[in-house]
Amino acid sequence: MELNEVIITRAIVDRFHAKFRDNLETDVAIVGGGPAGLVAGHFLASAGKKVVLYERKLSIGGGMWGGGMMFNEIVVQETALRLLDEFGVRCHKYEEGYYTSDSVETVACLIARAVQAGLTIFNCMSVEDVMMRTDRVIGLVLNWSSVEMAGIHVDPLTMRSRFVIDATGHATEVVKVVHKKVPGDLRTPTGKIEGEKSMWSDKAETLTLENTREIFPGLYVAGMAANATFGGPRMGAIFGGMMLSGEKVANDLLKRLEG
Ligand code: 48H
Repeated sequence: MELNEVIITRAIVDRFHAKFRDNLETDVAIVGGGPAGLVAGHFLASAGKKVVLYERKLSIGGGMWGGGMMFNEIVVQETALRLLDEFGVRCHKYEEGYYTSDSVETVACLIARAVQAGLTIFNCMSVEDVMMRTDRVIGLVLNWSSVEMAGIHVDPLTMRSRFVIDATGHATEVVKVVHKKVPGDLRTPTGKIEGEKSMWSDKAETLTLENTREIFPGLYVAGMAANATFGGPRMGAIFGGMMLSGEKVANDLLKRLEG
């Protein structure tokens, strides 16, 4: 059988459109495909929820690929070891309390398990705004990252979700857009974004979990975005807190969705 280029094109266009249309209304929409977003997506999808993740870049995995300063190993503390196990990542004990894993293997396993659990991922898509009703985030405003990069004026499209997770890392992009449009209404001490503080690994890892919560009705923050929003410090290339934060936001949302 001779391969037909038009059928190849039609297959891709048809399948993509079906996938995109099928995800226009979801239980949870996650912005950002770093470790926090992927872990959240995995647990939500495993529980049978309809969950979609949008990632601006071509590759999923956020800041995890590069390990620490491009030494492609990451450190994980004892409390998060069970998550490496859950995702099938091999790890090594470095010394008491400190474990390492290959950063590329870790990202690959997170993506594979999350997608196999039912998470739908759209890469090359940027979230540029939220859909809002009186005092509640109810969805996301999407555009191609290439449109964003080119700086051309192309209007976006919109999807609806019962809850949104900002897992955009240091940038806290979704929280920023909400704060810009509804100034002073965030559930932080000042009502504004408190801003990320300098390195303090131990404190940061604890605070990441505490800061993983609803920041505005319908909008949760997870991972590095949680610390940046609530004024927690950074932690460097230790990733237990990011994964635990993804698990926490998933568990909190499962209670909300089922409550
Ligand atoms: C679509 C977007 C948008 C947008 C951003 O940075 P990440 O890996 O985030 P986390 O929180 O899962 O993990 C943080 C970790 O990687 C890290 O940076 C650590 C531990 N730093 C410590 C330190 O001291 O520096 O992933 C966020 C993802 C990225 O892939 C972005 O491209 C994506 O979100 N993203 N996607 N629409 N508007 N904004």
